Amino acid sequence: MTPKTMDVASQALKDRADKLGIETGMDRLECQDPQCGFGQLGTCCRICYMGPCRIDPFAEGDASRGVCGATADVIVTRNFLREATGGAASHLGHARHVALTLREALQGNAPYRIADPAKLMAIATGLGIVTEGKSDVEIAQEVVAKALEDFGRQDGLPANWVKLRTPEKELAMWDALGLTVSNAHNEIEEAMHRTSGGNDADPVNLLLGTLRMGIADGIGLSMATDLQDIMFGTPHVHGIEANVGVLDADRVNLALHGHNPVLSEKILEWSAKLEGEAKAAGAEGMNVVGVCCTGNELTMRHGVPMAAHNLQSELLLVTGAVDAMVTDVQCIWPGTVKVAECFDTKVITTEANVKIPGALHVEFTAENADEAAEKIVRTAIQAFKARAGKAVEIPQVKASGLAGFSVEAIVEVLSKVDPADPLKPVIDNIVAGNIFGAVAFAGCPNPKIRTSEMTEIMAQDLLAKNVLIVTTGCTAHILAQAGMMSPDATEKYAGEGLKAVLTALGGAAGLPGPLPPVWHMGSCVDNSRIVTLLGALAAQLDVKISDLPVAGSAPELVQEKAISIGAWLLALGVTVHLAPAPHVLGSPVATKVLTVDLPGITGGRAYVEYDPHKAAAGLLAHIAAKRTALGI
Ligand code: BF8
Repeated sequence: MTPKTMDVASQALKDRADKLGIETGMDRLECQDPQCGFGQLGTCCRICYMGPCRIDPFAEGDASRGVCGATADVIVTRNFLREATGGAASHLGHARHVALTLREALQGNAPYRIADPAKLMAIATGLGIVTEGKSDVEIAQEVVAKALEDFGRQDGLPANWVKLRTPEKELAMWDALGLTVSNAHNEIEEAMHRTSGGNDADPVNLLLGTLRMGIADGIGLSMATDLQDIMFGTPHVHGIEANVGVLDADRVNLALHGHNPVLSEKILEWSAKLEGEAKAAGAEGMNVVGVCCTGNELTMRHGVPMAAHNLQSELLLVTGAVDAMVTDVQCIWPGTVKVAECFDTKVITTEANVKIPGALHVEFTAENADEAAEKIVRTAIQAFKARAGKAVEIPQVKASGLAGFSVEAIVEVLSKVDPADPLKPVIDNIVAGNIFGAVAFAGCPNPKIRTSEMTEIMAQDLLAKNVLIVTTGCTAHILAQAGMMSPDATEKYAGEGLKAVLTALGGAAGLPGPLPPVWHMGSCVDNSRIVTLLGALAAQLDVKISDLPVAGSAPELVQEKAISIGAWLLALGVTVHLAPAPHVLGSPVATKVLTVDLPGITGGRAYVEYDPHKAAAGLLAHIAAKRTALGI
């Protein structure tokens, strides 16, 4: 039994799991205790078959080097670059998948369309495409060609999406540092090559490689966001609900889990089409809910309820009320299938490269999207029939709030105050100190940290000091569940200055109350939206991103993707708080470069702190220093 320190809904479901003898991630974490110290420090090398070699950073003498002579610094920085490569490969794979789907759609081979011609035009113009006299389809075809060029060019020129989404000053800085990324796939090849046995043994060079990988990751993040907005629409602000209480025992509960809206948008469409079949099966209708980043994508564009963050993906199934959990790529726990087996729940995998034994596999491609989506929704309806009349337990816990804060939506709201210069009200209030600064919360829920409410407590401390919070990924689920995306949260948590600004903005936007103090900006790929916003603010002030009174935080990081996103932010000059510590502490060089030297290189800095109050205080001190340097 785990201690009763989780949030109410998670605890209720954990109790039910214990009662039913169902194992979850929290149990498995306990079984793993104590975890491997070498792994945590990053000093285990499995790259070649003379090993594995493990370096005890406190030992002296013979065991201080691997068989080949690699030091802890070399082993750690090689492993760290490989972690970032795993993350970037995920995001780049996602982006390329979207680009190829759009290409098929434009050729009439896939049932998708251009949903946002205005975004298409903005991206095309940014890419330098001549749009005059061309149809939307022709323009989109050129945008796709530019996207695919970033995976194949051999001319060494900066990638199209690097040029499109990187502010001039940062682009010049990367150029001077030799960090300009040209071909995203080539970066992955280079990284795997240089980290294989007997290659790069310079820890600083390897760390620069990690920054490069972060920049490559930024291509994936921004491209995915941009092309998804073109295909599915750019989000606008609207109401949402969050937490497992969004399940409805009387409806067909279809939980969409994973990352790529190419799948989830289709399922949503077919759920609406097959509503009648759901009713004919005895349900009151369909109930599509979102998990993890697919949940964020769907809530940002359509207000689909956010049912669960990653750590709740098994617990959601413990309700017994989920008829089908449909997955695509990334962050899908194999453990979900074991839980689903205890009920009538179907876990459905859809990607050829992400299969789980025990799950139902329905292959989903751009070409067969309609057929596959129809089959998946019908499978969920059949599962509902099997579930009808059986006991379920849905904790009646949910919070409401607002989501949909794309950069375009933010500018739209701010335009109501100053149509000629939308960012001016924000900048004026930053200068006046009403907004002390901003922090971006991103990343995952980590079972090692979740019980300390790291994310919520940090957010509360920062809001009280007039720091505006923007968020993506699973931290967005956590903060939504905590009620921090509601207008009421402004009254409850924001300091006086921030409260006044958000109230004025809410009034100008025609909302009945203030804007919330935490702005939901999307999924993990949508960290690109945050970077676009930072770039716009920096450009208006004519400073570098590293000069802004802002910071990032992955308060409960889990995935390699958080490492690659963090590397992008570090390359851009952002100070990034991380907990738990990345696997680098076994290397004195890596630790020093990331925490001490980097501010003098890109302006960014890694900052590790496990205590939520201290972490918030550290970020406040950082913001205060940036304000002082700006003379405000
Ligand atoms: O890409 S926040 S657990 S769902 S890695 Fe995964 Fe982490 Fe959730 Fe989204 Ni991001």
